Amino acid sequence: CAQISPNFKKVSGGPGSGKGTQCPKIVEHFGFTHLCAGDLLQAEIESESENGLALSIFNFYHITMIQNFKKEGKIVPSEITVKLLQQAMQQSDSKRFIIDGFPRNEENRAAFENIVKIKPEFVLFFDCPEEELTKRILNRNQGRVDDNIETIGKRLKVYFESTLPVINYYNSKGKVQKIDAQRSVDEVFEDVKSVFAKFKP
Ligand code: UP5
Repeated sequence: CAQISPNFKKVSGGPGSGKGTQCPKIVEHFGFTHLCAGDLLQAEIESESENGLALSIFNFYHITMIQNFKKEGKIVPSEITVKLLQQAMQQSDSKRFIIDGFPRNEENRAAFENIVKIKPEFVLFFDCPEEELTKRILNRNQGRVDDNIETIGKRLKVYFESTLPVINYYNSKGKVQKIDAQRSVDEVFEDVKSVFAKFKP
């Protein structure tokens, strides 16, 4: 596996909590490389789809499965997501990563730690009430297959049942930096900056 410095953080929070909004700001201010598990999965769908008719049955099955998991708000199996994250790290010149939206469940966490063998320095947790998450996702209006009221309900259920326990696990290890995400983007980012300042080497 790639030589990866321990300078590695995770960003977690419910769907719509602002992970994808805050991460580019973190990149801009602190120079981390942003790896969003959801974007890597989407890129996998798009790159394999580009092969068009040349798609093998295996690849067809692979992308259809990822698409269906996303549409249903379910968590894609760890072997796929961990492989994509690991590849992205190995192909990057950077040694400072911010991993966004992963791990989503205990199996993801264990698989990543077993395979990549690194642990986050801290986990930024964007805490936001369910009603606000729903409102933000419904207002996003960017044509995502999972941004509809039915799938949002499923994504929230998965978040509360599977992702929150992982955040609680990290909290029990003293790694969670909780941020009130129900404020303006700039206010949230002020808190993000304070967290990074605390952990400055
Ligand atoms: N917004 C942001 N911040 C705001 C603020 N402070 N005040 C007001 N509005 C704010 O923001 C969402 C919307 O809210 C935007 O319109 C934004 O302008 C506004 P965003 O920053 O996009 O929030 P984010 O938390 O990134 O929401 P997203 O919906 O992207 O999170 P998800 O975690 O659900 O999405 P992701 O792409 O990571 O995953 C999608 C699916 O992929 C999952 O459901 C799952 O099926 C699959 N997946 C896996 O299986 N495994 C993985 O490891 C990752 C994904």
